[in-house]
Amino acid sequence: MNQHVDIKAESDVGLLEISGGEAIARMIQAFDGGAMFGMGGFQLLPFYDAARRFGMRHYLVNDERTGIFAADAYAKVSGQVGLADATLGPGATNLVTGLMEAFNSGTPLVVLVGNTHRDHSWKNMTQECRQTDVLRPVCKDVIRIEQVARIPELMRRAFAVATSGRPGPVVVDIPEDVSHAVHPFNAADFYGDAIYRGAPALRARPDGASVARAAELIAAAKAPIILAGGGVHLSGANEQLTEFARAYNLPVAHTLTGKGAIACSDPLNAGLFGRYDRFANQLIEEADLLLVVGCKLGEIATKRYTVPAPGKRLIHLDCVAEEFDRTMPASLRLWGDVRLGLADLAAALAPEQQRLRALWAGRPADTAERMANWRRKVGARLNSEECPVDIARLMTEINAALPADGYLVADGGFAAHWGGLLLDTKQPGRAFVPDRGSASIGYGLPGAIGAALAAAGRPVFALTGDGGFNMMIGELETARRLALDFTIIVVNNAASGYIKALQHLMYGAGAYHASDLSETNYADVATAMGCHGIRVERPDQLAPAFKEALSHRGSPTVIDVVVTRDPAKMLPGVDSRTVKIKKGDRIA
Ligand SMILES: Cc1ncc(C[n+]2csc(CCOP(=O)(O)OP(=O)(O)O)c2C)c(N)n1
Ligand SMILES: [Mg+2]
Repeated sequence: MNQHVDIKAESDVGLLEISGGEAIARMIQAFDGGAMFGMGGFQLLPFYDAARRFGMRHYLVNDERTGIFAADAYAKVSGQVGLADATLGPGATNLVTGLMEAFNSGTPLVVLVGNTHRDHSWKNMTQECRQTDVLRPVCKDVIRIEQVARIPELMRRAFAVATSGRPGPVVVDIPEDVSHAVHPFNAADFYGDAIYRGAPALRARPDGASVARAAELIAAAKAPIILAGGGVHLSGANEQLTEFARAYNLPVAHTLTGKGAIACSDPLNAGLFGRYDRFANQLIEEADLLLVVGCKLGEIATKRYTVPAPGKRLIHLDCVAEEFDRTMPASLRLWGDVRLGLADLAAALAPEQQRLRALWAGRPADTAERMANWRRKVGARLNSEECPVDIARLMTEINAALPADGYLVADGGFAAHWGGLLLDTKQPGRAFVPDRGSASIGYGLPGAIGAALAAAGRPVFALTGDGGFNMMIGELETARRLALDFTIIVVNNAASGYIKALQHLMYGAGAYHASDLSETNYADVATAMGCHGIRVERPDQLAPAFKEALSHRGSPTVIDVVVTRDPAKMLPGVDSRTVKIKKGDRIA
């Protein structure tokens, strides 16, 4: 029977003679740590034993990269610190891709990594490598624990660094002898400040003069629009942003990660902008002022730095000063937390609110009309009866089936772009969980594991390519073991589809190389692994499949959707099918 230890009750009893590993477990408990994902080795066994005795939500995964992806999604959905662990050497190096995702997307993680016994380091110890050097560039900090007595202090440091400033992953490197040593700790030292349990731990306001100037620029503009990025979610500012947009009748376009900054169902939502858009790029072109909020203006968001066109007036609100002027020059920089920055901007604009609201009174209807026109224009694809299934139709059925409080995790292939373009969220918030920090394929299944554990009872769908699913298929075992009942939708095109579609555009029909996958029935694979499998070959089978999946309990459902094998039809340019490219151009 697992035994929960009440840290507070024990904190008065004086000395605790415990292992370093147990001290680490106690510190994670002091920060109210949630689900944790890892794969053990000898070095961290004292931690594993404490996790068992304390009844921690600590789960074995089949690949350390999966563990980090799951922790990343857990943190994105819960707002809490994500937790993972790995053994030394290959365990540590398997973390790199996941850490890159968390680092680039500002996800707070604390990640334990075992290391060699220091009596023998650099004597060809098994699995030894310069792991801290390998991990350093993909995390906010590597904290190496050299003294067992310093575990409480350095674990506090790890949580504080992960959650403050720009959030990110922190690796705690723990030598075997530190983990296994028994030390007389002072029980009172096992505490953690609650502000560091999630991000942002601390918030700073942009300076008042810049806010006042921003208010002047907005008040003088003719057609401003808001461009929202994932920073809106990191700041927990979707309600603030929605309120602000509604108060001034300002349309909001968003990045892949920024989806849900305002609900897609809101008349002011202009959809995705950048590489793929509905009509937002046109709206940006027509705008005379852009309020860029929590957005790095990277390659995809800016259609390789062509949207917005040069010379557009831009106010940039972000908590990371280094992102200002990196890809596009800003006219004004608001350095601070998105939620507080928007609140201050609203306060500064308040005297003008009546006038501006009236001035832009037609904009919600205008934006909604553009949306309706777009839907009409692409209606044939959105409602396509084609076999194999058109991915646009698949997205229509996902929109119909996924409840308002549900999540869609997206893998790095087409799934992210189709999902980002066509998912319609029904309420503000981070309902769409792609891995845009790395755009790595393989995120879908582990991301669903993390999201399902964080979302407690809310429905989780994940959309993945067959290639990304192949990478991670072993984690179906994890999901089944944890009795998670999310739904994973495999976009089965028997191809590394994005690559094949690009080869088609670049080199012509038939000129494909190393981009085909075998025909596979992933519903059968799921069934063989003890999960629930449904194969879908016709569009009319989608709605019943989702219904069945949503009522299935106790194990994940894999819906294997056979989609087009024609590379000319794979790109999600729903409303720009006649795109012409010159050799060397990257259009998608
Ligand atoms: C780890 C990793 N390797 C390679 C890529 C490059 N890549 C982008 S999309 C894609 C195709 C993935 O195939 P699949 O998962 O089946 O998705 P599809 O595009 O076919 O929907 C690849 C290989 C990547 N994003 N991540
Ligand atoms: Mg594929």
